[in-house]
Amino acid sequence: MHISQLFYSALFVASTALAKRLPADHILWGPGGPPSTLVQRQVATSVAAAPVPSASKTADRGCSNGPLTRSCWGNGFSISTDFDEKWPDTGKVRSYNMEITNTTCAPDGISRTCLLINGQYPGPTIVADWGDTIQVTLKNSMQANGTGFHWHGIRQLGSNSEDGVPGVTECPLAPGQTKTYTFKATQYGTSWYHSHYSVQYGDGVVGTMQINGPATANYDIDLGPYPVTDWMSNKTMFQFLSISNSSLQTGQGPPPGDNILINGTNVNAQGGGKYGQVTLTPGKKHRLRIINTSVEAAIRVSLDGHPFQVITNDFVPIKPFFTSQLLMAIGQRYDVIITANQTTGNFWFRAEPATDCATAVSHSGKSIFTYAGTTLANPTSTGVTFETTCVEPTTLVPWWPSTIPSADFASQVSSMPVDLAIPGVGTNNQNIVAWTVNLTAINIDWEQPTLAYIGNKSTDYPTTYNVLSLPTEGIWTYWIIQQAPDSPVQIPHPLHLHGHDFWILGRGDGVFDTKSNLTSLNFNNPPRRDVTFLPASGWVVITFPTDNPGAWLMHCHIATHISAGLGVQFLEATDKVAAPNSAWSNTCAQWDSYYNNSPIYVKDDSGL
Ligand SMILES: *[C@@H]1O[C@H](CO)[C@@H](O)[C@H](O)[C@H]1NC(C)=O
Ligand SMILES: *[C@@H]1O[C@H](CO)[C@@H](O)[C@H](O)[C@H]1NC(C)=O
Ligand SMILES: *[C@@H]1O[C@H](CO)[C@@H](O)[C@H](O)[C@H]1NC(C)=O
Ligand SMILES: *[C@@H]1O[C@H](CO)[C@@H](O)[C@H](O)[C@H]1NC(C)=O
Ligand SMILES: *[C@@H]1O[C@H](CO)[C@@H](O)[C@H](O)[C@H]1NC(C)=O
Ligand SMILES: *[C@@H]1O[C@H](CO)[C@@H](O)[C@H](O)[C@H]1NC(C)=O
Ligand SMILES: *[C@@H]1O[C@H](CO)[C@@H](O)[C@H](O)[C@H]1NC(C)=O
Ligand SMILES: *[C@@H]1O[C@H](CO)[C@@H](O)[C@H](O)[C@H]1NC(C)=O
Ligand SMILES: *[C@@H]1O[C@H](CO)[C@@H](O)[C@H](O)[C@H]1NC(C)=O
Ligand SMILES: *[C@@H]1O[C@H](CO)[C@@H](O)[C@H](O)[C@H]1NC(C)=O
Ligand SMILES: [Cu+2]
Repeated sequence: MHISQLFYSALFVASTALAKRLPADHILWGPGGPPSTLVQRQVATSVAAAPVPSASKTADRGCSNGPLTRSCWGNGFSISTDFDEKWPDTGKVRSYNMEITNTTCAPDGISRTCLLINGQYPGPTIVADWGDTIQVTLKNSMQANGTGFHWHGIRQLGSNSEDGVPGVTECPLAPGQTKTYTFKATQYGTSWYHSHYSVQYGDGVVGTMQINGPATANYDIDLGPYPVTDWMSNKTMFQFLSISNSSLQTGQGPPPGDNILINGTNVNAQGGGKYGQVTLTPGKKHRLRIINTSVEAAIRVSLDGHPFQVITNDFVPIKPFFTSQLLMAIGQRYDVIITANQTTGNFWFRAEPATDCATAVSHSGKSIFTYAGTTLANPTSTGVTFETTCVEPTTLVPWWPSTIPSADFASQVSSMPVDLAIPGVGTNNQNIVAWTVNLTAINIDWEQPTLAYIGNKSTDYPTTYNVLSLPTEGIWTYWIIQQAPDSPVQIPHPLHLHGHDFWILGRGDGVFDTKSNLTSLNFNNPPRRDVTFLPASGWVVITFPTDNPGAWLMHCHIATHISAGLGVQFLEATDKVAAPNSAWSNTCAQWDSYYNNSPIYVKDDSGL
């Protein structure tokens, strides 16, 4: 078939599918009803290997990591090592015990119900070195919710069962029960972990991860992770979900969050609470690991008088660049270097909601950066003028280049329309609302995770599992993610893929057009990361290689959107996925006995 015919047929399927609105009672449970057959993707004619190592990807030897040699690591590993293929075998295990309790907290001075890890917000920081094994024993001491931890951005190569997604890779951990996650840090940098059980992470079930490794620029002092998030000051995330659910039914976005917390603290609009404080050493270069752990809002950050030198995006080292501000989608991370070369004093670090990304928060975040030896005081420093267009920086160039094969693009690419289905409006008033991908809202069954189907060698997935089968290993898969032009709500969605980084080949407004837009795609070292914006009223084209067998969720990271269905699962080379072990099955048995015997609350969303 000619290339343009393929495109038009893909878009035709999308647009005809969109033209037919489904009856309300089918929206959450899918058009055909279970079971459905798998969508088998076409197999590429030529098999391209995963990222091609370039000449620059040869590890140095005999050079160890230090303030002036951050590109070194040691034992033959460095910033030039291809971490898709190779990582240190340290033999070290970093063990943590974590317990979630249902308690109260007041991070901005206003007290509310919170679900906390080890009684603290954010939870403990996991610190490991590149190549270490991380082992976390999690106890659920809540009375009335299941739980599970997802390790955002961790590749989980060969360890799909540790990805922590209830209904996909595990059953939820029932109240009173304990389980242990074990996985390897094959990449280095900064990330976070959080509950993937409905919208629970918004109530406090969040912590940060620092994986030490080489870097693309030098620095003296590592200040560690610096999470920035929106926050509901006087309601729980489950209450917010229910409010947001009602407003979605009338086509409205969710109500604004109340506040922004920086490293777990801020003042509130009434003046209570307190600013966080960070000390800078005059003359030194400081690495700060900024993470957006929001539930709803995109955030812009800056430090008055101090440009950021950006050295990584997500878990990917990049060519360093300077900027005075950064826009961060939920789940995105930027590691930056700050040089303390100003006249000593106090400076505001600012975190503002990005209203142009269709997000609103009633109160902005601030914290204070103080030069050592200066008296702490509220700064009088002046901030930059924040940009007003919701676009990611265009300067994100991976440190070592990947060339993506373009020959298979046309035969491999599929289009995924993203739509908000509001059948209650203008049809039969049934008030069920759902975000859909290719017209189906994802909705999993906690008792029957995808890994249980894989373990049974069953392919009888319900339609609402939104599975996309990728049976062939070692090929690149290409996806046009498209805002449905007739969707009643078109806003930017921060899309996150589990088990992989993706490469972003292009992005634009309107409907992807083969004639004009194919040539604009960048196959030569495009940006690589694990979260990116699908622009409002537009498209983004991503690709990733099938080099990690498992069931991997791809979803919008806005908590209320994945709750309402905005996700798909890629089933990659499932014949290579290890069958679940007895501890895994035991967690399911414990969950069944809890959930089948009068749970206090029942599932009322996608479960994710
Ligand atoms: C937390 O405690 C409150 C008040 O006792 C209760 O209503 C709520 O269900 C509990 N939540 C969880 C997740 O245990
Ligand atoms: C989780 O607990 C919250 C209360 O803390 C409750 O509102 C919600 O319905 C519970 N959800 C499930 C599915 O257990
Ligand atoms: C939360 O506080 C806001 C004002 O800050 C108020 O309008 C709202 O009613 C409060 N909500 C609850 C549930 O107390
Ligand atoms: C959202 O609204 C629908 C329709 O009223 C309802 O069935 C569902 O339980 C609601 N979900 C939540 C999380 O409030
Ligand atoms: C963030 O807060 C934690 C806990 O208070 C603290 O240990 C850490 O140093 C803070 N991070 C920064 C960058 O200040
Ligand atoms: C976090 O991401 C959300 C949604 O993508 C965005 O609205 C918010 O501004 C981001 N926050 C920060 C601090 O970058
Ligand atoms: C301070 O360092 C920044 C880079 O972080 C540089 O752009 C700026 O020119 C320096 N300022 C002074 C006064 O040296
Ligand atoms: C979308 O759905 C249509 C109709 O069911 C199907 O033919 C197509 O393969 C699906 N596209 C994707 C990307 O799954
Ligand atoms: C897997 O097989 C077991 C044993 O036959 C059965 O109880 C379970 O329901 C099956 N689950 C799935 C998802 O196929
Ligand atoms: C895509 O094609 C359309 C229609 O020709 C054009 O307006 C738009 O600028 C193109 N976008 C990109 C990013 O190439
Ligand atoms: Cu979204």
